[in-house]
Amino acid sequence: MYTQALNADESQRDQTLPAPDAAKLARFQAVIDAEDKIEPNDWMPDAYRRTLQRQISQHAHSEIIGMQPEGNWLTRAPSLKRKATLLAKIQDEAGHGLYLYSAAETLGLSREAYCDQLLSGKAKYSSIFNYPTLTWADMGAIGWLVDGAAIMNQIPLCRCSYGPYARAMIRICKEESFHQRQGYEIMVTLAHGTPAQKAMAQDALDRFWWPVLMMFGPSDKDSMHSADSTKWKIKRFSNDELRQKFIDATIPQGRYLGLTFPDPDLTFNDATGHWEHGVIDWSEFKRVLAGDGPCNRQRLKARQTAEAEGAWVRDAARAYAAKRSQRQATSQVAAE
Ligand code: FAQ
Repeated sequence: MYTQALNADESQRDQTLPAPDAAKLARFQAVIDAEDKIEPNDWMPDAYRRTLQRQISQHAHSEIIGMQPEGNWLTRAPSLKRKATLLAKIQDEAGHGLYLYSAAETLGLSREAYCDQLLSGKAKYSSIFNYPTLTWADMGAIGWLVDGAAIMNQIPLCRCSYGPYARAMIRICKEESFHQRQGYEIMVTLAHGTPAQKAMAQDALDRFWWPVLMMFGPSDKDSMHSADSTKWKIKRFSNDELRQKFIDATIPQGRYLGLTFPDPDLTFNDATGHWEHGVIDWSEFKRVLAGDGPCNRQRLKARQTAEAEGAWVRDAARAYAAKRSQRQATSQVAAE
């Protein structure tokens, strides 16, 4: 394993150091090319560190903000079983956020620092969570489509070059697979239910389809981070490649449900074996990223309120920890 001592304090300072020399860079790239992992104490270029800090923290924020759209239906789930399942899924998302903040912390910034970036509105999180959940069918659509898209994007991240991120993704992907199945099962139930239930499932698909395709990020020609992330084996497939894989996997699932996709240009190309889709409205994507999606303000406000209302718990925990260590120190002195 490639290691070059670099403690956490140094990693903070590393961002202001001059560019690495060619030998270090060559060794770093050789580790990546050999499919070995870069670990927190290994030397890494500033740009690699910054890319991972950005991507992993955005991913963590997405998991945390992503609890809100589903949380909206917890008290209105149609049965106790559905409620228990949804609750477990939402708790899983919280757990994913925590693994990911831990992985991001290994890059030399604290969880508090990342969370401050989110709370101040500076950090991004996935565009998809800025859309409302209007009916129970949206719980099916989120599991089927949003978790389905998340898995397509995240399975390759299990082989990402940065060890802590890759290892976190293995566990997260296992849980996301269950999430996808529970969502699809809701869609199967609704699509084979009464005409009103089927209409509700169709409406959810109509509203979520295009925003889900946008989850994969801008088209390859506009993806500014892809070249570096591919060279560093953070990304194994481009945004458009993953979007295409997702479309190819999802269309047969939708057809099995007897639902239609809200894209009149969707056609199967026999020669390529791929589904071709219509034009994505990238102006909508840009609007949502700029903070002007249907729920951006509501999502951020809910997070800020939760942070403020939880402050006393954190204060109490800190005061308790301080008292405990003081008591331990006093009893140690007395024993000596
Ligand atoms: N939303 O150059 P690229 C989930 C930004 S987890 C918002 O292509 P990159 C689980 C991008 O950050 C879902 N912003 O960037 C769940 C960059 O801006 P920046 C989250 C987006 O990083 C399910 C700019 O556009 N998953 O769903 C989006 O190479 C159900 C240029 O883009 C992850 O985070 C977007 N959709 O590729 C939870 C996976 N797309 O930072 C609850 C890890 C792009 O320069 C319920 N992330 N941007 O200001 C990734 O794989 C990558 O970061 C991409 C973007 C593929 C998302």
